Amino acid sequence: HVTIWRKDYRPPDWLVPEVSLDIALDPASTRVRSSLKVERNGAHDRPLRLAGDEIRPLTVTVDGAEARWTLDGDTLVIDLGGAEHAVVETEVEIVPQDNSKLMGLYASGGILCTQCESEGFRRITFHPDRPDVLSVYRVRMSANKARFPILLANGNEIAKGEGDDGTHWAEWHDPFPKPSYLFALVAGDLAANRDSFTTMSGRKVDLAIWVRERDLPRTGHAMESLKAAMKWDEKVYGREYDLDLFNIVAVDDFNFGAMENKGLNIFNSRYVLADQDSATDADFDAIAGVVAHEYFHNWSGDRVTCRDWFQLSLKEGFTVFRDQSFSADMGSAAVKRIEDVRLLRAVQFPEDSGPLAHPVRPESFIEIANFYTATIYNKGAEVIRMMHTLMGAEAFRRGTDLYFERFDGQAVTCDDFVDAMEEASGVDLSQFRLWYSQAGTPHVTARLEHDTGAARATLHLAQAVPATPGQADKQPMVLPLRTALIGTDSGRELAAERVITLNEPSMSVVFENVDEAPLLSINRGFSTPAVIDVARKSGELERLAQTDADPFARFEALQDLMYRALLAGARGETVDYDPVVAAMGATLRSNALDTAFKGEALIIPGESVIGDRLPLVDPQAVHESRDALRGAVGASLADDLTAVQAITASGGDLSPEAKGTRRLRAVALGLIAAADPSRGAALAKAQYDSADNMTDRQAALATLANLKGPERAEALDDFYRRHRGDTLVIDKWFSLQAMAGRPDTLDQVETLRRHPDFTMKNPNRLRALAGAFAANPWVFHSGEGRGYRMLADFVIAADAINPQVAARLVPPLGRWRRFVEPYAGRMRAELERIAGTPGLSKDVFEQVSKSLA
Ligand code: HT7
Ligand code: ZN
Repeated sequence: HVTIWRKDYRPPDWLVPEVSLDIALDPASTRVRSSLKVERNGAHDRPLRLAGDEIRPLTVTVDGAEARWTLDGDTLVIDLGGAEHAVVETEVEIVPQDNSKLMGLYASGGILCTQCESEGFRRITFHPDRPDVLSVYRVRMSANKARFPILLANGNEIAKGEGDDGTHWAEWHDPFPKPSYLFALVAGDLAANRDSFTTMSGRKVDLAIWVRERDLPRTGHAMESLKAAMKWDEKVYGREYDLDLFNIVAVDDFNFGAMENKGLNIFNSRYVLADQDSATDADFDAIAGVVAHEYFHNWSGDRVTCRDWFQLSLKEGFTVFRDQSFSADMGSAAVKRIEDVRLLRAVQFPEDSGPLAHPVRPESFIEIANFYTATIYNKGAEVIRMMHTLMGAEAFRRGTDLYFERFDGQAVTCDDFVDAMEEASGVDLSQFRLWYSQAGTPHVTARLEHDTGAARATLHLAQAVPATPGQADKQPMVLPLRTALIGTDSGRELAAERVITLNEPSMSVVFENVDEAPLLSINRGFSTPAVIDVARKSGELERLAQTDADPFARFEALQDLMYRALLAGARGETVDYDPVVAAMGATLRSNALDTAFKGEALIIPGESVIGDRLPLVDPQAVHESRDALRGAVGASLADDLTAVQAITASGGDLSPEAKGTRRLRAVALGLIAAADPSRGAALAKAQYDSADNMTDRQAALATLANLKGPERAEALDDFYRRHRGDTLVIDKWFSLQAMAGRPDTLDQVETLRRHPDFTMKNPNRLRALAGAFAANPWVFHSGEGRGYRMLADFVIAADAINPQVAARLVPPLGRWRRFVEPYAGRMRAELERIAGTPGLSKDVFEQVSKSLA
C-alpha cells in the first residue's frame, strides 16, 4: 500500500474544462460513456493519466479516432502525442447493484445514487479525479421509466424525453465548474416535499427534498432547517445561493452523514427523516446541523474547494464552525457549546493522543477516507473559532468576504484561507499556523497568586504540546484563553473578561486592583481546545460552579467536581461525594439557571472520558467508581430528581426549554435508577408507556435496558413491535441493547448479530450494533477479551463488504496502550489478528498498522 505525501503535490498535467456523460442506467449493467475535453497544463510531454477503480475501458478514442492507451494498474494512460487539446472518449460498464462499498454509483433500496467524495468518481468513469481539476458537467441519463421515474443530477435539467423501450431520459447541466468529487446523480421512484426560498437579491430558488412516498410526512423539519440555513448564511456571511434549484435526496445506505454535491445533496436518511414518534431531540438537532452543514458547503467547499485532500479541513473545519454557529443561533448557544466540547473531548482528544493522531492538515495518508476524522472536522472547527476569537466578529467577516471573493471558482489551500484572514484583519497569524501542522492537544497549567496587600493577582501560565506519531518536538502554540477573575466571597467580577493569548512556553499576567481573594475563570467558552490544569484551593470549584457568569465555565466547574470524585474512586481512594451532591443539588434547584443548561450540566461524565484523565485505565475500576457516584447522587438527591423526572414537555415542542425539560428528565431517571433499580424500573416503565415523543420513550427504554426485571423485556419487545420495518427506529433498538451496562450485553450483541433484521451491508445498522457496543467501555472490555474478539470479527467481516465503514470500527482497539494489563495485551492481539487477515483493504490496513506501530 502506497503512502501519499503532501510535499509531493504537483499541479495537474492536464486540465479538463468540460465533461459530458451519457449514462444508460440499470442496476445490473450501467453503461457510462464519457467525453472529456482535455487541455495540456504547462509545457511537458507527459501522457494523460485517468484514474479508474474496479473499471475497465471498453473503448477509448481521442478526437474520434482509436487511441493508443495502456493500463498502469487501474490508471488509464493515453498517449496524446504533441496535442495541446483533445477530446477523449471512453466507455465502461459498471454494476451498481453489486457495489457494496457504496462509493461511485450504487443501489440503495431501489434507488440508484452516487457518492464521489473523495475518490468515487473513478469508479464510474476514467477521469483525473482530483479536486484541483474543475469542469463544467453535462449529463444525459436514461433509465426504465417505471422503476426510475425521477432522474436528477447537479445543476439544472435542460431537456428530457421518452425512449421507445419503456425508458426515459433527462439531460442536466451544471454551469459552475466543479471537481469530480461533487458530481452526483440519482434515479428512483421518489416523491418530493417542495418549497421555495427567495434570496436576498430577490431570486426564487425551488427547493425539493426527495424521499420514498411513505417518508414524505417526515421531511418537514429538514425543509424548515434548510430555509433557516439559507437565510442565516445570507445574514451572517453574506452568502447567497446561486442555482435556481436545490435538491436533497435521502437514501438508507450511506457511508457517512451526507454529501454536498453541487445543487444535489445526497443524505443518509437518518439526517433527513424525523417526526415526533420516530426521532429524538438529538435527532432533530442533528438533522438541522447536517442540513445546514451541507448547504453551507455550497460556498465553503463547492464554490471555493480544496486543492488536494491534505487541505480537507479547509472546507470541513470551516463548515463545521459555520454549522455550529448556526445551531447556536437557532437554539441555546450555551447548550450547543457544551455539546460540541463534549464531542471534541470524547472523540478528538483521544484521537489526538493516540496512534492515529494527525495534524489538522495531514502530511501523508494511505487511504484518504480514513482522514474524515474528528481532528479534520472538529479540531479544524476549533481552529477557525480561535481565529474568530483572536480577531473579533467584524474582522473575521472581512476575512471570509475576502476569502470567498479572492478564491471563488478555485481549488485552494488552508494557507490561502489563513492569508485572507490575516490580510483582512491585520492580525499576525504566522505562529497561529502551527495549529494546522502540529498534532496533539496542548496542555496548559495555570496558577493564580494573590497579593492581598498590593491588591494584585498574578496568573502564571505554561504550555506543553505532547509528542505524537512522527512529531517528537513541538513548538509553543497560540492559545487564546478567555479569562476573568471573580470575587470568592462576593461573586462579583474583579477583572473583566479578556482574551489572554499564551504563545510562549510560559508567561505571567498581572491583574491590578484585585481587592478580594479571586477565583480564576479561565478558558471560558472553551476558547482554546486544550487540556487546562488549574491549581485550585479547596472550595474554589464549588464557588465557581455557583457564581461563574459564563455558562460554559460554570459547567466546567461542576464537571471538574465530578471528575475529582470519579478519579479518586477509580484510584481506589475514599471518596467524599458531598461536594458533588451539594453542587448538583444547588444546580437542580437554582431559579437562575435555565432548564436546558441544567439538563446538560448534570450529566455525569462517561467511562471513556474518565479513563482519558487517568495515566492508565482499569475499565472495571472506572465503571465501579462511576456507578458509585451515580448511586450516591441518586440517593442523596432522590426528592429533587423525582420532582424533575415528573415534569413533562409536549412532544411537539422543540424549544430549548422543552428539550431541556426532556433532557433533565432523562438524566434524573438514570440517576434514580442507579440508586434504586426497582423504583427506577417502575418510573421508566411509566415514562415509556405515557411518552408522546421518541426522546422520552428512548430515555425510558435506555434506563430499562440497563436493569433486570420483567419491564425490560416487555418494553424492548413492545418497541420492536411498534416500530418494526421502520429502519431508523430499529437502529435505535439495536444500539440501546448494545449500549446497556449489563453483564450479559456481549451475549445480547451476539444474539442480535444473528437477528433477521441485522445486516452488515447497511452502515447505519452495522454502526448501531458494532459501533455501539465498542463505545460501551465496561462491556467492550469485559469477557476476558471477548469484546475485542467480537469487534475484530466485525471488522474482518465488514472489510469484505465495505472497507471504509470497517476501518472506522478499528479505533477503539487502537487505544490499547492506554489500558492496564491484561486488557492492553488482549486488545493488541486482536489488532494483530486483523493485520494477519489475507486480502485486507488499504483502509483497514492503514488503521491497524498505525495502531500497532
Ligand atoms: N463532505 C462529505 C464527506 C463524505 C464522505 C467521505 C468519505 C466517504 C463517504 C462520504 N460521504 C460524504 C460530508 C461532509 O462533510 O459534508
Ligand atoms: Zn462537510
